[in-house]
Amino acid sequence: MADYQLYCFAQSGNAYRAALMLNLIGADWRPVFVDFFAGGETRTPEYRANVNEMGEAPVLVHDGKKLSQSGVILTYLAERSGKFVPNGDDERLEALRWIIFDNQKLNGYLGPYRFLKNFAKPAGNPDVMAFLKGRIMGSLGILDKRLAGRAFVLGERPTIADLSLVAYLYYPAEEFGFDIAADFKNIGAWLDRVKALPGWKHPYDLMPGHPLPS
Ligand SMILES: N[C@@H](CCC(=O)N[C@@H](CS)C(=O)NCC(=O)O)C(=O)O
Repeated sequence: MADYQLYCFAQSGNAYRAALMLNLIGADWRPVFVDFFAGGETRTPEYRANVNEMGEAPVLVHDGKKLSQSGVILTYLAERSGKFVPNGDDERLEALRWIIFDNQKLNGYLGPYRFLKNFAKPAGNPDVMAFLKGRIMGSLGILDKRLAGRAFVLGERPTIADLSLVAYLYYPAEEFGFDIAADFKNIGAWLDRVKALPGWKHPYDLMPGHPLPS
């Protein structure tokens, strides 16, 4: 049995953060497929009782522990592996600041936007989509500015802040209806740098469930 199990599915950028970290640190891990789309698995009483009371993926199982919230999982894996760890107290807080911003305002809006545009039937209400898109563009602008003159979010070294912020950003532009890497040049260059890390894989190649059955 693998050291780590990760409840995840290919379309989940939230889960991708954890799957990517596991791969980049060379962990012995295996995915546990969550049937989010066809089975509505995260909403079942069984999932909430046995896997995650919050009804979410990802969930990391390790050493008798079950951890959810990708920011917690990234922190746990960084502390155990000594990799992608922020350097000292100031960087630790700075990483947490970007992870919270990401969860709330960047990928926290981008994930639902992509879901409503691409997977939901019927697709999202146009007013809701316009609201979300405005928030997303604002947050992408903030990240793009942050990355001007920096290789990674905290400086010259990649940390868990980067692995959180890339969550949905490698999915195909057609799934959003706009091309983030092309429209935000600093983000595009940073995505290439993260992609060059040994062990990087695209979310659709790293987690099970792609493509969705038609
Ligand atoms: N902040 C959470 C977000 C997790 C999340 O929303 N996951 C989605 C899948 S991409 C989910 O399970 N949603 C189920 C629901 O909200 O009902 C994290 O970073 O882990």
